[in-house]
Amino acid sequence: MFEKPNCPVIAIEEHYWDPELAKHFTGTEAGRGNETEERLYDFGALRIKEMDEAGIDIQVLSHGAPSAQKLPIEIAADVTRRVNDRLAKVCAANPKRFAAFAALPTADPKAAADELERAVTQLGFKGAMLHGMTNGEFLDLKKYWLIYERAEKLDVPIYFHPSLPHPKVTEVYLQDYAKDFPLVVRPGWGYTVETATQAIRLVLSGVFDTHPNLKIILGHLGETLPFLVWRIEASLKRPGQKPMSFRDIFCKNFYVTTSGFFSNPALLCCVMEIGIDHILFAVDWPFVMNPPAAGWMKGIPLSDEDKAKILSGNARRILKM
Ligand code: GRE
Ligand code: ZN
Repeated sequence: MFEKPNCPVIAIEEHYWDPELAKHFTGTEAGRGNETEERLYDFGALRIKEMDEAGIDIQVLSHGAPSAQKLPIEIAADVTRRVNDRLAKVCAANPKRFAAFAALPTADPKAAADELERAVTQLGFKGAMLHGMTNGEFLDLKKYWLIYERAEKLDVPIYFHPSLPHPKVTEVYLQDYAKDFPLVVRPGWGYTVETATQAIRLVLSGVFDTHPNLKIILGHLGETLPFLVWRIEASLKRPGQKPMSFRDIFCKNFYVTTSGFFSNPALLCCVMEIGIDHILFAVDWPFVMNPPAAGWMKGIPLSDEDKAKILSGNARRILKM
């Protein structure tokens, strides 16, 4: 049993699988191994026990990748509504321990915006989580801005979660090593490339000019972007580029979480670039276990006040908890 910090602990990238949605997963998305899947389908004794063992008070639940992002348009809205309704029941049964991010049927952007509004205003969800490309398209395309417009209006964040890179990217960049190192396609590198690219494209798209109060959350300590912000800013400020400050947008509109990345040097880089008010605690359970995350937080080289912001203060403000 971990010694509890003297503040609540809210973990915000904690996954589950919905049986109906997971049936649509294909190829290497379809299975994650028995022990992980047992946890993904559990909302009871096992999940709560492992939260308690690490002193985690609340999990903000979200579906695992690729969530609803690969559903065909004909069924996307109906399936996703049922997924969110079932998740709302899980939260209602245990409101002191669970909150939720909605899944959105991005194949149908108008339906996705409407479902975000329904999930927030009727189901009490805290925002939404998106997982990579929608059927081969990046989510910065104009047709998806309906979702960001609605998120800004509702004042809820959109969490950009990793998913597998486009199959062509995997084939050209990583296939040679995927057999010996299957996770290089996932958290070892592929996820990072995919998600950082989504985030950079979103900034370049100009969506933050139209929606200056849009909030985007990135996991995994910002998917390398806090480390790169100086270089990206310097490059895009050189002659011949459209005027824009990557740094201003990234540091104002983006938030990062500690999911699956328990490193003091990486955390301090985030503190120095994006600031303590934009860093939130997450584990990435059950792909990562709770005790290493909680144990790391205990010893991070920051003040108790800053630690409390990461562990729950920032989540309470941004997710209105
Ligand atoms: C996955 O979805 O399979 C996954 C994660 C996070 C880390 C590792 C992993 O979502 O395999
Ligand atoms: Zn995750």
